[in-house]
Amino acid sequence: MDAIVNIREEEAIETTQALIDSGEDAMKILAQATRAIEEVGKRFETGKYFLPELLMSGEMLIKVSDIIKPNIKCDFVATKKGKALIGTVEGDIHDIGKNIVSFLLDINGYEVRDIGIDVPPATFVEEIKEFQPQVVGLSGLLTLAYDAMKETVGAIEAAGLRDSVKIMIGGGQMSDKICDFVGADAYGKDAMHGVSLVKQWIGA
Ligand code: B12
Repeated sequence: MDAIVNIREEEAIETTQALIDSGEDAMKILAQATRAIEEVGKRFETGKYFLPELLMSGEMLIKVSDIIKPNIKCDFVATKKGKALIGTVEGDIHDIGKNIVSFLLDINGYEVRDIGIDVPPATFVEEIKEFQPQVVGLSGLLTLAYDAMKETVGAIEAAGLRDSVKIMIGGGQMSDKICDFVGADAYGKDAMHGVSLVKQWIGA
């Protein structure tokens, strides 16, 4: 989506609405918007864009996904199939991807507790004790998040809770290698992959 890459908010919103109205698959539009935001990230990395553009692109993606989300087709289920806890790890405030994962898990029939951004390991532990999820999702986009994720998994282990939960990680800079480093069970390359992992672990 050119409009997102070039930070033209009004046009991005209009184009998204027009695509929805024309019956284009909502998941496809979301994937296109995500690719556009990756391009913004690249431009930031290469010094072509600065923080204001990064900020505006983040806001734009929130607005665009708010238009897209209600149009994602799902089999809504009244009885929840299991519980997943998700949060962005300490030191990291990126949450657009995490919110998409939460949303998709919810509409796929799982009870989701989203504990927000910049979440310290001790808070993950407290929330797991209280909510008792089968799956914990750690999101992070900064390379700084590697250590925070490792510490979070360590804290869960130290609290004696590691065997009661499956842990998945995700977010821009994550990979299978990082998954091994932090001691999680799996890396979800995108939100749908996260949903598949939960289905695999809790059951569909
Ligand atoms: C938008 C954005 C911001 C916004 C965030 C707004 C928000 N509410 O989230 C703002 C402007 C606030 C921001 C701030 C910063 N950012 Co920023 N940001 C981005 C940008 C452009 C897009 C991120 C995004 O939303 N992508 C779209 C979503 C949909 O993708 P996603 O998060 O990867 O999620 C998908 C999957 O990964 C997966 N997923 C995500 N989480 C999880 C979790 C689980 C469990 C699973 C299974 C899957 C999963 O599902 C999603 C959908 O498929 C990226 C560039 C990029 N290419 O990622 C930089 C980027 C992440 N930011 C970067 C930086 C440096 C910063 C700042 C430090 C800048 C600064 N100097 O202040 C601060 C960080 C502050 C902090 N402490 O966190 C760097 C990180 C570099 C690094 N190696 O660490 C990047 C990579 C840009 C770059 N190329 O340099 N940023």
